[in-house]
Amino acid sequence: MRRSFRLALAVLPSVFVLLATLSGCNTEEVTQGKKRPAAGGEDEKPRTEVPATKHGTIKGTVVLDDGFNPPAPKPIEMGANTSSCHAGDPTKEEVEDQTWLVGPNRGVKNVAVFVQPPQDMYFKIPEAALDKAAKDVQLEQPHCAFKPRVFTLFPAFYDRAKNDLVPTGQALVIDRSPSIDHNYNLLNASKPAGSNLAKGVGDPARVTGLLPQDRPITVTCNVHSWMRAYGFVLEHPFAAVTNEKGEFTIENAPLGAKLQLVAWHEAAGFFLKGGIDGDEITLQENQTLPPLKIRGK
Ligand SMILES: [Cu+2]
Repeated sequence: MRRSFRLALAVLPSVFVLLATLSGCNTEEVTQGKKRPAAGGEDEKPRTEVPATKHGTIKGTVVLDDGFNPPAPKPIEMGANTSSCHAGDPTKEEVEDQTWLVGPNRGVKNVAVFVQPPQDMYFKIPEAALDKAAKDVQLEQPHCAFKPRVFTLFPAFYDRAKNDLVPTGQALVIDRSPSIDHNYNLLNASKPAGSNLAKGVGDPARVTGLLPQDRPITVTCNVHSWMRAYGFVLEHPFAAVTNEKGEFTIENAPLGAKLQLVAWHEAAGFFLKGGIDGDEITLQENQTLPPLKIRGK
């Protein structure tokens, strides 16, 4: 029962966001702590800092839930694009369906895991963690798949004195194959700029100004309908994506204060939002979390 309740909690916020979006009644961008304050911040009370005692490394794994066995990856039907997309020695992942990538010990790849502050709170970003934004996030299309499939961005953080988001300068840089035409669209993003553009070789698109939001953006290519990437635009860098063994490491995570741990997978959605045993969790230094169990919807 406890688990079902937690799952319901996990799914509800995204359902509300979806409904609000579909109904067109809410055109404001939704940020993770709260809606973005109006210019000048008059309309919103400043948020409260999450009282982290220090910052440190958290590790964990995401594994298939007992009894859940997703289909194995199948080759993608590429039609007229088969020869161009198979040229140049692509990896298996680039020519097969990547929805469920299961590795040793049932570990699941491409799960986004990150923390979120409780309602009306924010994370103060330590200097060492701000450095993560110094490096842009690269999204490449060497063959006919985006690499990486799942990513996180840290383009802004909350500044309490300004009661507003402040850009970090980090951009999403989208590059393309030297030999295959692609374009890209950023669906569900806070900013349409950069959508549906074909970029020349050696002239990557540099997307800045994306606002933090609760649901992932989806990146698509019109030339190759199967191409997908998913990105979480966060207002902090305390995030990771699982590797081929299902492992993740969150560096400089806020420790010693209640927060939410969130895990998302493209076929499972938000399968964790809270803690392992409740709605919130307090992380400890060098903590290895119990395995996070995942199953399809
Ligand atoms: Cu493409």
